[in-house]
Amino acid sequence: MSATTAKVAILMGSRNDLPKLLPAIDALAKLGVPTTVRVMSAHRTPDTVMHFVSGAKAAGLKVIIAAAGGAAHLAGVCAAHTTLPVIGIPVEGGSLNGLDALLATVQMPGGIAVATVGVGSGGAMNAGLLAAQILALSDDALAARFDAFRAEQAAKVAAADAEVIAAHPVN
Ligand code: RP5
Repeated sequence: MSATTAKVAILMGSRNDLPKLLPAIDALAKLGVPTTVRVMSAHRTPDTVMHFVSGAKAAGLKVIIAAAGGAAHLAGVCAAHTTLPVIGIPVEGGSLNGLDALLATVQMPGGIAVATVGVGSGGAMNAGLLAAQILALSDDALAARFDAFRAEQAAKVAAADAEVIAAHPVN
């Protein structure tokens, strides 16, 4: 999917982050949201980040997802260069296993917002879902697909409940 037709950009600070971001990529793919996935670093390639994010709105992007580990500045730097909504994924790993990335991503100064999701696969999935929910505000077909996803998820919980009840009847 090219950056010109994508609605969501998933940016990661390192190629090594990619396996942790698959739940976000999968969530957006399943909901039919055109997404571009890129590697660029707030520290190692700051000019690339600035140019990409500064031009994101003109390129048709609607939401930026930025994922980084360690001293995770990528989401904050993205938010500084665009008024598009930015969702930050703190990537687990390294000496502090993501606690550093969580605090760096979530503790933005007032005035520049980053919607930070949790550390781990649930957080990555939620980043994709949240981006889809933002887009669904102005896309009825996507909103219907999102509702179907929620219904399917609820049906799975109900089926699990029935299974557990059957396996552990009141006696
Ligand atoms: C961050 O530093 C990246 O997002 C990555 O999570 C972390 C380590 O990067 P590598 O040294 O593995 O490339 O910028």
